[in-house]
Amino acid sequence: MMKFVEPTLVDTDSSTLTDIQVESWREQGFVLVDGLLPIDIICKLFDAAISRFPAADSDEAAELNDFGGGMTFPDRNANFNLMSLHPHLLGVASQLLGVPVSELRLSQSDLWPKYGRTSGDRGNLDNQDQRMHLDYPNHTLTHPPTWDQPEAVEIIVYLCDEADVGGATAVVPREGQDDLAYAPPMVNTPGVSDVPWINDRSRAEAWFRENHPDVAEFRRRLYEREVYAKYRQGSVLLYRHDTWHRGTPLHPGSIRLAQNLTFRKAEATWISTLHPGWAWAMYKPDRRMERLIAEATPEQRSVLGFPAPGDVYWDSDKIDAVEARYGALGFDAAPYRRQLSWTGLD
Ligand SMILES: O=C(O)CCC(=O)C(=O)O
Ligand SMILES: [Fe+2]
Repeated sequence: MMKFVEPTLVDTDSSTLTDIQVESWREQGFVLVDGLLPIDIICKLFDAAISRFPAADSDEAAELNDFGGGMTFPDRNANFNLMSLHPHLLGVASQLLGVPVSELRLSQSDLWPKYGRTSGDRGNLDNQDQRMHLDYPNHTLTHPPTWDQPEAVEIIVYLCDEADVGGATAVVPREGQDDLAYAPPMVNTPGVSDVPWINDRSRAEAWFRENHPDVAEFRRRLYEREVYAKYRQGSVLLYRHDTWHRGTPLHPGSIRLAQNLTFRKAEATWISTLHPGWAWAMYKPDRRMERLIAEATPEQRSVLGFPAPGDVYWDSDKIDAVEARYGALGFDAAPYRRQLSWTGLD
């Protein structure tokens, strides 16, 4: 019997997580919520993405069994960029990591289509029925720290409805501090140690049975314990780089759109930015990154690594120069100047 987990409603007055939702993330390693993001933004993003990617029944889509070709931050679509820094997402990441928004950093924001296929062998990298995995190997240079000191929040924003397209994300709820599935070091996942990078479930598990039967048995129990996120359009899955999970097959012929994000603590510099990054985007003629910097709030800028008001980085010459760079695009230097005079450095 497949066990589905339904989303629970956030505190809609404050757009924050309830205590029970925070507890679920802290203890079980995930929580699925509804009501966090305004549905009109979700719909706008869905429209932008559906017109960007190949249609589900196209020849082009038939080639796409892996990742790649998605939108990444910063994209030419301003809505996507705004969603990546949405104050409600920043708010819950701050709640979960226990640091102010100015001490969060965005290290991943991408939006990709997944296409439903009939079952069949399409090679190691096939993305349809994923192997059970942890995400940390393609985010951090090290290994996640001890469970109670998380450094990052991982997020999936679903733009479709599981009832229409299938593809529920499967998650293995952590069962307390003695749960052997979550005992460190967590290395029984493809792409770590001597385990090759294999995405497809049946191919990955065949490799484990052949090469590490004991690990194959450990992993068999993970599949037995998985529960399925019954997401709706606009649901948000909050999880971690050290949460066991995987993508499951979509209904054949359908397309699912979802945005993946990571917010890390500023101090965790070993968690790398997943995409080409901000700097290359500042080379684009549409000046998407400069516009975003100019229009963002000081808090949103900090999440991109821009020094916060009051940071020791600032002196009045630097503020003048940055204002000269971005002023024509609408940058307001006042919050930076105000904090400078408070700290008496001016
Ligand atoms: O597609 C999903 O639901 C999860 C995807 C995933 O876990 C991954 O690609 O790492
Ligand atoms: Fe994953």
